[in-house]
Amino acid sequence: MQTTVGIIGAGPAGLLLARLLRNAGIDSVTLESRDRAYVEDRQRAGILEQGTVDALRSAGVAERMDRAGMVHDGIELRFDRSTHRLDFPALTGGRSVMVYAQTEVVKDLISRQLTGGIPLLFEAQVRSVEGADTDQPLVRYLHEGREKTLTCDYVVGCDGFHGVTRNAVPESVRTTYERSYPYSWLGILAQAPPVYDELIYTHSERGFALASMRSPAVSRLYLQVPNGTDPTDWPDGRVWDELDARFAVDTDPGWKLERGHVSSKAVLPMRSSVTEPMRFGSVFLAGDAAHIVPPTGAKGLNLAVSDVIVLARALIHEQNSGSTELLDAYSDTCLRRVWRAEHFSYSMTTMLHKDPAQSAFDTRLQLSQLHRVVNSRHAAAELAENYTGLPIG
Ligand code: FAS
Ligand code: PHB
Repeated sequence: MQTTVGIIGAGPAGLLLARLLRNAGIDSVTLESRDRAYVEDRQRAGILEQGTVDALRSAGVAERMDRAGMVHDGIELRFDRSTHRLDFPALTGGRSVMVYAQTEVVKDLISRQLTGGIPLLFEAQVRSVEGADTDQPLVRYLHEGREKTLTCDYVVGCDGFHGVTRNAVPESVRTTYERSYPYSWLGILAQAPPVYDELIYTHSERGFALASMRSPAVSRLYLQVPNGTDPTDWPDGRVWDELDARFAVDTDPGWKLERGHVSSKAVLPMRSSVTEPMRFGSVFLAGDAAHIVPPTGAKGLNLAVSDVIVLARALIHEQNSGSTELLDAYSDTCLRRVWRAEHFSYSMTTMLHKDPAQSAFDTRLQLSQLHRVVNSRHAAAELAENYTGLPIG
């Protein structure tokens, strides 16, 4: 098979890139190792930045999001058994975020891709990407029990943290910067109406917790747990009790979460990682294939989107003008935003989580930082601008 752009991975990055290219008349083929049901049902992100919302709307895939998504104008921070709201539009000159699950974004993009006739192969496991330093890179993949090849002008690795495309960047030119964290998240999805209007991030002496949502009837909740935690050690009752304990505030001692059937429970490790450069020859990396952030700042999905917006713009420019100037600048353009998101995610994570090894002094530093955020318009605006998303490209 031959195409202009070979896209590896049908997560948000790969699917949105295919859509943006098709809208500009550029052909692509997307190869996804898993089946459609697996990709669509994978529980992941929940918050869309303004830039992501705008991109989905201009790509023509936002109809369901605009019907079912929930616009949020702020978040709550809880610490020292007190609660404080950050007003995003007031702090950012009008920006907000949209609560609309990544599973739904992926479903919308897949549905549009399949009806729009853009080649998307499921259960197509890419084995290798060869010839990155040529103008005809070759993708080898396994599909329907046979090894097949895809010849491209460009290959874009949107195959996530465990993908193979990163290996097409020779180790001699590839640098990976990493940080791991001494804790993980236990995430649950519950058929229980959220008793809060906006997301609540809490710092407590028992550890971090986050109350998010998927709809007026479905709650998405996270608890900080030790690395290596086995979800079976956390029966539903223990999860609910611990969440209530961590969200407790003195101003509303009766505040409790609404409980309901827990339909999914999983442990998510926390990691920061950046691979540089995000381009080698005719091979590009986008999304989690290039970088990972701890989910505290709700940046992962949104970074993937901003990468492919920059890349689509560069590919379209090259196809229309013959100039590779934007393609040549892709990696540097993306990495500026990636490192800003890495720092913000790291800051939110270390400000709110309880490191098992931290001292009482460290805890006082965290509380001082939290008091600063809720009492200084400048500090609050810095958090709000990063959370709602900085300009792309
Ligand atoms: P993805 O990982 O979504 O997609 C990569 C795709 O490539 C997958 O479908 C995979 O099957 C496919 N693939 C891999 N190897 C392949 C191969 N060899 N051949 C073909 N296909 C291959 N972010 C947030 O903002 N908030 C959150 O709460 C949050 N929770 C998360 C929970 C989990 C368990 C994980 C892993 C991530 C979470 N993230 C969260 C981050 C997540 O949303 C990512 O940032 C987002 O999925 C990135 O999208 P992609 O870059 O498209 O990568
Ligand atoms: C989610 O709803 O899954 C979510 C929201 C905000 C975060 C992380 C996850 O920071």
